[in-house]
Amino acid sequence: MAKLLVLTLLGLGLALFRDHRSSYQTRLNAFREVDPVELPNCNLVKGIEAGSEDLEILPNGLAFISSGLKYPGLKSFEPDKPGKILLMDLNEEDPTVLELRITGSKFDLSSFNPHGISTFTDEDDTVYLLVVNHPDLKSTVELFKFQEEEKSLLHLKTIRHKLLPNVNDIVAMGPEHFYSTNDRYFVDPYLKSWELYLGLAWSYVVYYSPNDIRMVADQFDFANGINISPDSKYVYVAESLAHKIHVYEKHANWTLTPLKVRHLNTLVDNVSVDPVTGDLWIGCHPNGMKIFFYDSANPPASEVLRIQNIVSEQPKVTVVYAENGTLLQGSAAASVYKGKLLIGTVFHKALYCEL
Ligand SMILES: *[C@@H]1O[C@H](CO)[C@@H](O)[C@H](O)[C@H]1NC(C)=O
Ligand SMILES: *[C@@H]1O[C@H](CO)[C@@H](O)[C@H](O)[C@H]1NC(C)=O
Ligand SMILES: CC(=O)N[C@H]1CO[C@H](CO)[C@@H](O)[C@@H]1O
Repeated sequence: MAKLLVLTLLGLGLALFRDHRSSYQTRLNAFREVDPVELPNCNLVKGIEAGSEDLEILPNGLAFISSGLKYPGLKSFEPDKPGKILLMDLNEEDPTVLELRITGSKFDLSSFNPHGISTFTDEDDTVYLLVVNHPDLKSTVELFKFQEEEKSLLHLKTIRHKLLPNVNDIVAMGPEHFYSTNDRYFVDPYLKSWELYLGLAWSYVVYYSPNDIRMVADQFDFANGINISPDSKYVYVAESLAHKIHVYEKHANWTLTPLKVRHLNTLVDNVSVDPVTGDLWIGCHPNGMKIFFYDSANPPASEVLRIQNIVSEQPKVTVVYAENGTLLQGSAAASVYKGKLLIGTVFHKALYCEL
């Protein structure tokens, strides 16, 4: 009898393990390979070798790029160097990048570990850059003022809050006013991220302003990129391990109500919104296994999707670019400016293409 019980428990355990393993492989889209989709004229951006995790292009063609992310479980080609913010002027014929100097007495440059970024331009044309930072793997949001003449960022403030424990991305609505995603609940130094393995879907979206901070959407399996429509009516959230883009209706009181969900066969990362057409441009990881378990002999691919008319009955999804990782590994963000596409990666290079 006891033997039977042991065997039953063993069988049950194996079945659960098998179920869990298959769901883990499904969540990571472990067997997906890409069919190449090329663009006519692509060049790697000189000066970016260790990541271009997030990027944002201002209406005047200046692009901010965060580089050098150190994140538990992810590859870094420069593990001992602090991260940086790069500036690229897309109006130039053959644009190069320049590292922005960071000023401000209270800011610790040696532990700078930038992740998602977002800009806000006020009525005096002052540009603020909000940067998700992970000094010593903690989470803060850093507020900078962009000084174009000096090519520098003046550090104004560090924002910390218990509802912002593991921030990934951010979309600014003002200098101290934003929505952000928390990609997981806590990090274990040994298991790295429990949610990644167990699929607990504990990740969530927070609304932040100095006097009002609240969770506005939850139960995501790794909430990643977040952005807003040009008319500010809809908020988009990329749920990486569920392969979904969520569309929320945003209300005057900042609450979000779910409107629709679009399922895609890829791990969606950052969402960029074309300010004119409202199209979504999404940097994706076709196969999550290759991004979370890096092997230089079998590198992670890159894939960029465009979604047109996402709120309509018939959104159009196009694979604009796909490459097997020989040229560009692990695309995380993509954004358009005047017929060109800038593609950023989690820890690799950046690519600039004609559309
Ligand atoms: C926010 O606004 C929405 C839409 O008007 C409403 O349904 C909801 O009850 C409001 N929530 C709060 C917390 O005020
Ligand atoms: C990746 O794509 C390149 C160019 O299309 C091709 O030469 C190479 O063999 C491919 N590599 C793999 C591993 O499929
Ligand atoms: C390339 C790109 O568009 N990145 C976006 C990532 O998400 C942040 C926050 O929503 C945007 O501000 C960036 O533009």
